[in-house]
Amino acid sequence: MACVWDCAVACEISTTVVLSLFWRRGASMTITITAFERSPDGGKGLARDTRVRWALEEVGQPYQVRLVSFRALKEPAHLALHPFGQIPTYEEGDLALFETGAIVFHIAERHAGLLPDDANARARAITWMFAALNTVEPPILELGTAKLLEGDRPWHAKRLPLVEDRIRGRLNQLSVRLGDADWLDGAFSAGDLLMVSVLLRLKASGILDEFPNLAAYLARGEARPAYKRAFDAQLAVSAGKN
Ligand code: GTB
Repeated sequence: MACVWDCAVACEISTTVVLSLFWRRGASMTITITAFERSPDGGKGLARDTRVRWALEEVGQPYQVRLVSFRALKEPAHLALHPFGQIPTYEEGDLALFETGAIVFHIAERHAGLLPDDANARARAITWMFAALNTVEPPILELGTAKLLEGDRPWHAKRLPLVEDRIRGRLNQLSVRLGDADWLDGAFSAGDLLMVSVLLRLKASGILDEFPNLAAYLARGEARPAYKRAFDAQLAVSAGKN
C-alpha cells in the first residue's frame, strides 16, 4: 500500500516537474502580437514590434500578428491590453503583456537561445537589456523628439547639437566597452538584441558611423537570419503582402 502511495506521489511530482520544465522551456500556445496597420516608417523596421518578432524568430517560435490602426490603439479593447495605447502587445493563452523589454525577457526566459544558462552570465545579459532600454535608448529617443516635434521652435538649432552630443557620449562609452568583441558579453543574447534594436534608430543620422565598431556591431545584428526574417515580415505589412 505504502509503495502504491509513494509511487503515486512520485509520479505526480515528476509529472509536475516535467510539465513545469516543458512550460518554462518552450511549450507553446498561440502567440499573438500587435503591430501598426500602417507604420509611419513605411517598413524600415523601426517600430517596436520588430524587436519582438526578432526575439520570436531567434527562439523559433511561430506567432500571429494583429494589425491595429492608430484609432484602435486608443479604444477600450486595445487599452485593456496596453494601458498606454501603444504597440506592441503580446498575448499567449491568458497572459497579456506590453513593453518590449518585458516581452523580450519573457520570450528569453521561456525559450532557449537568448539568455545563457550560467546564472552570472544570465544576470549580465539581463543587465545589458536594461542598459539598452534605460541608458542608451533615452538620448536616442530625445533626438527623434527634437527632430520631429521641435523643428519649428526658435531654440531648435541650438538644442539639436546638444542632444546629438549626449548620444555621442553614450555611444563612446558603449564603443569602448564593446571593443573588438562581436557581442556585448560572450555569445549573442537578448541584451544584444535590444541594444542593436535601439541603435538601429540612429542609422539615418550618420552618428553611428563615427563609431566603426558600433556600426559593425549593428551590421552583425542585421545580418542574423532571425533579424532578416523579422524585418521581412514587418516590411510585408507596409508592402501590403500579408
Ligand atoms: N516603451 C514601450 C515599449 O518598449 O514597448 C514604447 C512603445 C511605443 O513607443 N510604441 C509606439 C506606439 O505605439 C510604436 S514604436 N506609438 C503610438 C502611440 O503612442 O500612440 C515607436 C516608433 C514608432 C514609429 C517609428 N517610425 O515610424 O520610425 C519608430 C518608432
